[in-house]
Amino acid sequence: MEHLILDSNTWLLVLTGAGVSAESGVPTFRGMDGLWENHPIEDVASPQGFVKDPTLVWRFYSQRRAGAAAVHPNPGHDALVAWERHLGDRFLLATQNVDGLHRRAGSQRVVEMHGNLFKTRCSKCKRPPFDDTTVYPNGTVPTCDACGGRLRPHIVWFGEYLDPDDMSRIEDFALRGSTSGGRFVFLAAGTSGVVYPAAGIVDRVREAGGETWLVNLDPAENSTRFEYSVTGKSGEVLPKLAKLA
Ligand code: BJW
Ligand code: ZN
Repeated sequence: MEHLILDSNTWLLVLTGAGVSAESGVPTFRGMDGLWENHPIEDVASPQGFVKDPTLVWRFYSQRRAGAAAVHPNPGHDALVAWERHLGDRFLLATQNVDGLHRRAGSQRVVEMHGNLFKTRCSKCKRPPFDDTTVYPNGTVPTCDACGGRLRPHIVWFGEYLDPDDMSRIEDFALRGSTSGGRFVFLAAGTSGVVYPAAGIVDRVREAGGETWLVNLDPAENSTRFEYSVTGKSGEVLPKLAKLA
């Protein structure tokens, strides 16, 4: 296996997906064949799905909250913490995962591109998102204390825009890294590379002259778009991949 050298010249942007949490026991999306209890994922993770059946959507997210609260970070998460400690501000972790496991492992420079399972917001008023670990009983749709509107999970659903501040943080980091005069590296781990805009980052990095790495259990949809591709479990590969220099 080739090694990823992380020295004082290196800037590193990491993108993680569901595969990184798989060894902690969190199911991946495409692993469920894109289905949850026989519902296509778009029915439980889209604004249209929420309008049609908010009870179903809250059942899905309550079940996911209970599942994520019961699991623990794995050696893949831990490796990323060690890399961040080594690189400091030359490291950024963009995660598509909403389970909060990166922060629980100790990662600090994290952008949660698709939101957070343990936050809730109002679907009607501008009240800011708030921490919420509640596992709502089946059939419940919680309402807003401020306006009486329906509360919803603080998740970026299909067809919704990602938070522009999150996107700018990633873009600014990539710009600083690729114009630093140093070496800019992008590494994606445990993601099937089908959901945009995350899946497009690799192309932007290549255009900017960055080095690209993929760590995935199977050759992902976009593996040919990466310069280096390592096949294996992230919890086994990541702890051995980097040489901290
Ligand atoms: C391992 C492993 C181990 C396993 N080690 N590896 C047509 C209709 C509607 C929308 C679109 C459309 N065409 C394009 C769009 C845009 C859409 C999109 O990209 N769709 C594609 C599916 C085509 N994107 C969006 O809608 C985004 N918004 C947007 O573009 O706004 C502009 C816009 C506005 C209006 C209209 C259209 C566009 C938002 C995307 C939000 C995604 N949200 C979700 C669900 C909510 C989060 C949640 O509830 O958790 O986020 S979708 C789901 O996929 C989830 C994930 O974060 C995301 C990515 O999945 P990920 O992480 O890659 O997981 P998997 O399961 O796919 O892959 C795991 C991989 O790991 C596999 O390869 C395994 O082999 C591997 N693996 N074990 C290493 N141990
Ligand atoms: Zn409200």
